[in-house]
Parts: sequence; structure tokens; C-alpha cells
Amino acid sequence: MSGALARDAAEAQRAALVADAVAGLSAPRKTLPCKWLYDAEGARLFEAITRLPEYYPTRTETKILTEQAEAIAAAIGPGAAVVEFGPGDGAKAELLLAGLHAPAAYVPVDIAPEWLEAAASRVASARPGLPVLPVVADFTQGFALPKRIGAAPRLGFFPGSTIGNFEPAEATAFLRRAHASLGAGSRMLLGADLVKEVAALTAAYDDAAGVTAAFDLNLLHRLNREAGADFDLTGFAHRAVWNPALERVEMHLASLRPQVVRLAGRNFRFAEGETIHTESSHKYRPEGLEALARAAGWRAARMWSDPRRLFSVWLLEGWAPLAGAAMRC
Ligand code: AVJ
Repeated sequence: MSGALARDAAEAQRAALVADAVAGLSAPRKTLPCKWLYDAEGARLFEAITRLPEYYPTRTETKILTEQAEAIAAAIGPGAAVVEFGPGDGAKAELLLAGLHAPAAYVPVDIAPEWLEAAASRVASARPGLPVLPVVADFTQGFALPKRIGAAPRLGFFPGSTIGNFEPAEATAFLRRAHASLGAGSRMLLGADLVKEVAALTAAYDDAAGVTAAFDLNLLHRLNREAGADFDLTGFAHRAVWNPALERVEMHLASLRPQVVRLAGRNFRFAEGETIHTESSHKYRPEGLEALARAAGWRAARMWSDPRRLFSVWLLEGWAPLAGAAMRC
């Protein structure tokens, strides 16, 4: 990107952050979209979270993909073009591709070119000869696949239980769009965290070392830095709360006293104990995940888990005709 284009993009991003902050802090129950947690510092802290003793999802999913690699490869079959939604550093793709039989291509999809580059170069150097075909797109929306993958069977890949960040209706919409982007006859390998005892869930989002607290509070740092806000970081504390009705862990930043925060020329008043809801991480029961998939045109063909049933990896296959194809006869 040229200097001027990069500056325009940064300015547009800053304007969007300010608009989201004004809207979210004006709501009767204050909230901020979780995507703003992931600036460079947020991405570094999330990476540290994945190595915490309390944060079981990453290591459990990695264990499932490693230990069940043969069964997963057999179910998927040879020649798949792997299309990953939000590849991060590409570590999980590298693991999956190592187990698959003669994969045809790797297609990482992300809106952030620098993350795409990291995943693409990692996989390209681990698997010389495999076509690596990055696509710059917002993977929550529809996108076109590279022509070069030809007629290879498509396998969507969405690990990490990132699906859990979506509200249920958004998750359905995402899975339906993913199906449309991947095309008829495609399949999808999806990681989903499971409902379990509350203490294990809340510990995973409120670790003893305080890394998740720092990750959450970084959002206020970011608003001070990029949106000109004046949050006093000692006036807020991180909370992880299990919401039993919606079966999700919620991250909140709780105001420790009555206070007023300035942002974009406005005053935002906080009562003592009032919170900003910063992220939701939905947990699934197998039957709930199957129902969610079915509502989006996918059928659960297989599920792999660990002995303690902490995490699940699903192979979905399309069952419903895609929109547009339905009316042809
Ligand atoms: C990246 C959405 C999968 O919800 O477990 C971890 C994010 N937030 N600890 C999750 C997260 C706090 C993570 N996902």
C-alpha cells in the first residue's frame, strides 16, 4: 500500500472505531464490538492467552487435529482445496494440511493483508509445491474463490471456535454465506467449544496471571490512543461472566466507581458496577451445533472430540440446494 492509501485506510478505521464507541457507550447496556480488541497489542495478548494453563480451547483443538489426523483425512478424502476463514498465523492450516491426502491448494481468506501474508508464507514454506492462493476479503461476507482451484473439492476451514463470537443469528448467516462462497458439494471443518462446568469456563476467560484482563483493558487503551478518550484504566476491572440462558461466556469491563469518561466531545456516565460488554464466546451442545448447521444448509457428517469432551471438531457437508440453484427446475 502507498503511504497515502495506508493513511486513508487508518483514518477510515479510526472513524469507524469512534462511531462504534459512541453508539456502544450510548446504549442502555454499554457495549463495544469485539473486533476492536484485536489491534497489534490485542493480537499479541490473544496469542499469549492461547498458551495459558486455564485456556484449554487452543491446545485441545490442536490435540484433536493431531491425534485424529488420520480419521479426519480419511473422511475428507484426497485432493481437497482448503479455504480458511481468518487464518491467523496459519499454524492450524499447516497441521491440517500435513495430515490430508494430496491437498490441491490452500486459500487463506482475510480482510487484513498483513495477516494473510503471515499465514500464506508459513504454509508455503512448510509445503513447497502446494499452490497457496490468498484472498483479501471480509470472510463474514460472500467472496469469490480463485479460478486456479478448478474443480478440486472445496473444504472450508474455520477452527478456534471463532464461530462462538457471533450471535446465533449471525452464526447462521455466516455459515449460509460460507456455503454459497464455497459452492455446491463443498464441505466445512469447523471447531466449536463445548458447554462444560462453569468454573472451567470462567477460569479460561479470567486467568490467574491476568493476561485476559490485560487483553480486555487494552480496548480502553486503544480508545484513549485512537479515539481521544480519557478512560482511567485504574477505574475499570475485567470480569468473565457465564450467561446460563444464552450459554456464553461474556467479557465485561466493570466501572469500579461512579465516573464520567469523555470521548468524541461527549460525556459518558458510569455508575459504580456498571459494565461495558466487550465480547461473547458462545459454547455449544452437540445437538445445538447440529441444529445451527442444519438451519444454514449444512449437515453434520462427523464430529471429533477429546476424552474430556472439552472441544469439538465437525465435518459439515452441504445438504440444501444453494440459493439460486433451487428454482432451476
Ligand atoms: C478468538 C474468539 C476464539 O472466544 O475463546 C479468548 C477470544 N477472548 N479469551 C474465544 C478470547 C478472550 C477467543 N476466540
